[in-house]
Amino acid sequence: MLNLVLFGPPGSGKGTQSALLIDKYNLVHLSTGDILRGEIAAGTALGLEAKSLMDKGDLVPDSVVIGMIKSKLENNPDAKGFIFDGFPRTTAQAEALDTLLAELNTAISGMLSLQVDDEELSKRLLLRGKDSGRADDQDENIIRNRIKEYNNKTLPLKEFYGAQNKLQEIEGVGSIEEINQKLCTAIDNL
Ligand code: B4P
Repeated sequence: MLNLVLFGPPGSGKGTQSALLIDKYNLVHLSTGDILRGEIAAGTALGLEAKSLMDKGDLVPDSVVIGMIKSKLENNPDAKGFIFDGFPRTTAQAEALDTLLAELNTAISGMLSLQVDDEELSKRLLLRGKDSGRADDQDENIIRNRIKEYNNKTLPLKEFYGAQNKLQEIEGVGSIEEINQKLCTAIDNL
């Protein structure tokens, strides 16, 4: 199986690039952000709990997102592989993912980390906020908090995957097509 972690700060292009990669490599796309927004749209109890945190730019509790990923893995027994987009975001999530994949006799093939500076991230998110309707894309303070959460809780995962020799750094500024080419080259060399 080809199991990829697409990694990077908010607005680095994870969702954008995942959409291109799932077609090329025939993978199942698992975006915890998309799943959570689906729960909010459906008005579930989980969605209600998540909304107040997401609107502030805080992370949702590990137990919630790990449970979501577990059920998605169980519901896709015939997948050729997965792209994990926006997951894991904490060390506890990364450890849980390793355990879940080991139970399926598979593992993460590689972590592709998109590098984008903070100024470009804010610019992209505010631009998307003009028509996404997402509260977390419309306010500079909330965007700053999302980047802070990333730096504090998510960035350490580079060391986690680096220690497993699975980290690949990719320049995330440039055209979507150029970045996609770099990602494909890295994936083909895994
Ligand atoms: P996500 O949905 O993961 O939000 P994101 O990081 O903003 O999305 P992404 O990074 O995929 O957006 P993209 O760059 O593609 O998470 C939202 C919230 O959900 C989190 O803050 C948290 O509260 C919660 N959450 C999700 N997962 C969680 C977890 N595992 N644990 C705890 N909480 C969790 O797109 C950004 C914009 O840039 C787009 O408009 C795009 O068009 C543009 N863009 C992309 N590539 C570009 C390029 N090359 N040049 C110019 N613009 C580009």
